[in-house]
Amino acid sequence: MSKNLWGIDPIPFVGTDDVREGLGFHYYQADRQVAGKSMKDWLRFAVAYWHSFDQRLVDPFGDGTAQRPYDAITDPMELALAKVDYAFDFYQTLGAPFFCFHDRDIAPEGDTLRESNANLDRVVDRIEQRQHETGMKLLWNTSNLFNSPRFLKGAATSPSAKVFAYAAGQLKHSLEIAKRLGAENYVFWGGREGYENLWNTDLKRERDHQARFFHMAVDYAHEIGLDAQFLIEPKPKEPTTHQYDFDAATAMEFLRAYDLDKDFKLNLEGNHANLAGHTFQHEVRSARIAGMLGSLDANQGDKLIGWDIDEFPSDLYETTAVMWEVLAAGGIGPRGGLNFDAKPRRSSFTAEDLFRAHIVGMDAYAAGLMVAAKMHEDGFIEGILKDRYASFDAGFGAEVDRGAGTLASLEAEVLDTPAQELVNSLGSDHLESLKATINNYMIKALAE
Ligand code: XUL
Ligand code: CO
Repeated sequence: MSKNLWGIDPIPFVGTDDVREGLGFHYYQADRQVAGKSMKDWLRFAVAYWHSFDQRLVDPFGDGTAQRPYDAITDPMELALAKVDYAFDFYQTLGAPFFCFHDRDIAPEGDTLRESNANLDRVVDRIEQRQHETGMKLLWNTSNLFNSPRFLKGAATSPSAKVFAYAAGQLKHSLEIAKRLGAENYVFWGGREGYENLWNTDLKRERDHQARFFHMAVDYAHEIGLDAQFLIEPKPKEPTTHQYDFDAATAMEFLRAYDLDKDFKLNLEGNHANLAGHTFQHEVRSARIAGMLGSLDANQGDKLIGWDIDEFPSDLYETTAVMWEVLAAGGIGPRGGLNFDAKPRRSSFTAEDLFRAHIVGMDAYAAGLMVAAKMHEDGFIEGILKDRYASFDAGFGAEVDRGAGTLASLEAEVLDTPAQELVNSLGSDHLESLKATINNYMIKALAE
């Protein structure tokens, strides 16, 4: 393939000889085998339409700075159709096999739902055609139920039945699109499903409505034969003060309470985890151990900024931790992937920066995969965990795990144990050494 619409050559693998090359992969090699699978299959990278092709690189205090090759096109429909071609050229030049979008990312909104649907269908025709030509797959699509003023008090949790109905209608068409384009997953991010003030909010009724909305989605998917995995994407706040799908634990509790846990899994995002006071690894672990790991929005937050900055992932420590969890789960999903819900900084405004930023994210996750695979191969963390809980493998500890111990039987074991013996039974965690060993794994695995 020669230079594409963006004027960029297909991104090559350059290895680590020239560590400063910004338009080449240093670690990501699609077909390289790691822990029994290709990197491509472990990582299943997806490009996010909204950030890459719509986002103007605004922040809460500043206008957009983005320069894109289609900026001169002014007619909204012509622009929407042109962007599809730019998007597909971008995916192919980069070498990412999946993409994701919201309905309103890809086509202009009309005055009525009928008009909006007609606009969407024209663009979806083009997307479908480009998918056939290129083999690109849709990791997930979703409905934008948060931007329009009609959703200012929520969509599925709006106090207006009319707005609820509109959201339901909009969702219906998005599910039809998911079916048409062969989506692997369908995501629900409750952007405005929450509240600004609890005094004027019927919390119970809003949660009930949100659950009804999800049940209707499940029913309609069955009706039309859509087999995409449904995913909830937790986020604790922003834009609302409090969002109902606060974090992985809250979302899973909600799904279980409303009998939806068999139909949904979670789409977890790094920056959202941080806003909830968690690490990304914590959220992935929580979902993994519950069998609810669906897919990942691979971005990162910033320690010093309080809002969702959707930065491209570059922190190897975090990507190692996340990929350690993914390896422990045997994969993301199986239908999930790593979607770059991320945008370049305002100061990285050129079209080329869009490639550079994705390369950084893909390399950071490929490197994280390599390090995590080495740690698993050695059973490093597994060994630490085995030793730490060894007292539950035999004797009265094992009885607890079997469900056989009682308060009385356990009391008899420790009634006369001196205080110091209890402390000594714990042993030291050598936590500093543990962290140093992870650093050593990172340096060594990436040098090989
Ligand atoms: C917003 C966010 C969304 C979802 C999809 O913070 O993450 O882009 O991923 O609606
Ligand atoms: Co997201």
